[in-house]
Amino acid sequence: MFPNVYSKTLILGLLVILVFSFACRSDSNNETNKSATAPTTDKDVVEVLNQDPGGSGSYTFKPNKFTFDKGQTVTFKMSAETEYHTFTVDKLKIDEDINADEIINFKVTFNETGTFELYCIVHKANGMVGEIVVK
Ligand SMILES: [Cu+2]
Repeated sequence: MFPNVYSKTLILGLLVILVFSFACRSDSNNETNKSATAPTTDKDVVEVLNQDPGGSGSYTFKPNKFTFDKGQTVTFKMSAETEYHTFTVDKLKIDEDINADEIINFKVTFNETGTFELYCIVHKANGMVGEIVVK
């Protein structure tokens, strides 16, 4: 009776040790497989003002020329003065719009190099155009 109980305890003990050692091994594997993510830097956040005559001047994006690196992910922090505007880049499939006095954030990853035309659908004829260069 007693030896039987002891051997059961021994087997149970061995099983526990086995399970723990497997658990520990997979833990250390997870540690080494962690992917490194690049820290967010200031250059990844870009502020854009949609300027209009009812606000501080003529129709324009401020700034209206942007240069980014291929593969870069950028958060645009966009605001509008007194009218509805759009931030449209056909070739990059960007088409954001914004109402007067609004502030919106949107993210874009630039995977293609080139020079891309930016415009506001409503005020393109008024010269509300710009350029995005991806190197
Ligand atoms: Cu506009």
